[in-house]
Amino acid sequence: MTPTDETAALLVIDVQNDFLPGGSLAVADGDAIVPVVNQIATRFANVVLTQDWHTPRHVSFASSHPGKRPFETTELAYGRQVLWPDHCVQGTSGAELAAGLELPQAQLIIRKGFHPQSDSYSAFAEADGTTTGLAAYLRARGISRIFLAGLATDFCVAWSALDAREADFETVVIEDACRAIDADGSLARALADMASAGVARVAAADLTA
Ligand code: VGL
Ligand code: ZN
Repeated sequence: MTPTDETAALLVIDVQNDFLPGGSLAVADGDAIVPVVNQIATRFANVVLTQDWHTPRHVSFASSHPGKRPFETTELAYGRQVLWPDHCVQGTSGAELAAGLELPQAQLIIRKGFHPQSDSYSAFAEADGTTTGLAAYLRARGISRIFLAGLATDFCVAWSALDAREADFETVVIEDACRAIDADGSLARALADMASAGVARVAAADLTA
């Protein structure tokens, strides 16, 4: 595979302060991916970023559900929702992209999760099915191959990868450019779901060969 041609895009998912050590929904070792992402991004003609971008009192926050604690679940109109600590609130420092990211060449930042009553782990569609427009954007630009990096492997990376496959993109997760939350077996489930959907896995070093 040659990731560098115009038909490929690197999709960098949610590398934001709240998901880094010290953040409100910190992913263990999340900061370790920053130099890896910076390095692999130099190999790509197309780079797209996402930013989790919630309203205050968003429906995905445990604090919006009296009596619920973070990492418990609730049933919403679109199905089961894991409830999170408040994170990535629009305009806050926690929602900012990690300061160490060096991606001035990025072409698009997709913000997601901005509808107060719907979560959006995926870069492609909200939990209730509403499109973000990303698939149409990529297709319009002649991009057919998506390489994923970012946080977290078992939520936003996995859901984005599954939707990319669903939309018929060739889809590759760059394993060491991701880290997982791994709540309640979520990482093993995500890896199994991605494998059965035909999502490939590579190491960052494989891209530089
Ligand atoms: C994410 C949980 C809640 C993620 C975002 O980026 O994986 N996880 N919001
Ligand atoms: Zn979120």
